Amino acid sequence: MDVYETLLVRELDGVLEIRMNRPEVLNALNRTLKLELQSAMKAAARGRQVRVVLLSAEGRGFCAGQDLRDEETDGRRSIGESLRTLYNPLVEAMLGMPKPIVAAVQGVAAGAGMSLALAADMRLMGEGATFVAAFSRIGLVPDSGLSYMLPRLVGLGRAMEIAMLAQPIGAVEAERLGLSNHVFPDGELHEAALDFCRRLADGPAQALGLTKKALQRGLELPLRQALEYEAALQELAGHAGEYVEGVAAFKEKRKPVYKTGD
Ligand code: LHQ
Repeated sequence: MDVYETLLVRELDGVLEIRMNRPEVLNALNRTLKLELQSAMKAAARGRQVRVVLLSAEGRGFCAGQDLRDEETDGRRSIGESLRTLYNPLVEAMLGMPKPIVAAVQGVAAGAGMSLALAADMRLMGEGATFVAAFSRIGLVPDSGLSYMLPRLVGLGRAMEIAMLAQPIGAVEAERLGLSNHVFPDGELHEAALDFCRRLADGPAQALGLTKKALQRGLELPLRQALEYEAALQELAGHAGEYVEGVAAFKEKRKPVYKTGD
């Protein structure tokens, strides 16, 4: 297992937990944390034993966005360059990873911290958690994929309000808007997130990876091409051991057992 300065990473039963670990600044994203998140996500994509990724955070906040005390924000550096080299590859690694990524959000997820949570495939929140699209508060525009993910999740009109007014959105409201899949009592969030991930890890890993691609592409493609894309992915899935096992389990009236490499 790689050793990181700003992350705690552990793998158990196919679930790789990537835990941001700068609690004293609510996991604000300095250069090291961004680079380490990039490499941890890339390692997760490669790792044959990794079936699901859990993105979590140490301390009372999920992530306060860009570290505003880091040298990148001293006004002399190009923000565009910082996004291109440090944030965008991370967002692409997450959206492109053929494995489910679940974010467990406790406390505040602000600015690029909110973007990171939205780049996960599913979000679970603690009751006291909030999203704040903090960009407009400091005179910036949404970045790190927020302008891409937010309207897809909540629709254009709501996305405009969330991005422009930057009001905190509590967990219950986030669930209502479709920003959160489920809300748990704060003290139970981590265990509930691990349970949720274990359920995904018990599933057919290849089929779930293809499902992620199908749903992402389904938002982009015209109907004819979306149907064709589904058919091509189903052809792939239908030639894999997971399908054989799934059908065998159905006939034998038992739970299917999917293993890495099926
Ligand atoms: C922080 C931060 C932080 C450093 C709390 N940095 N220390 C991309 C590319 C390049 C440039 C710019 O931006 C971007 C994208 C973005 O992410 S823009 C958005 C950047 N983030 C923000 O504007 C959020 C700033 N933080 C806050 O508004 C508050 O801290 C929130 C609402 C997140 C939490 O408030 P509280 O719960 O009251 O906590 P706090 O403010 O007391 O923070 C606790 C500590 O964490 C504190 O340190 P201290 O030494 O005073 O105890 C803060 O200074 C530190 N911290 N956010 N982004």
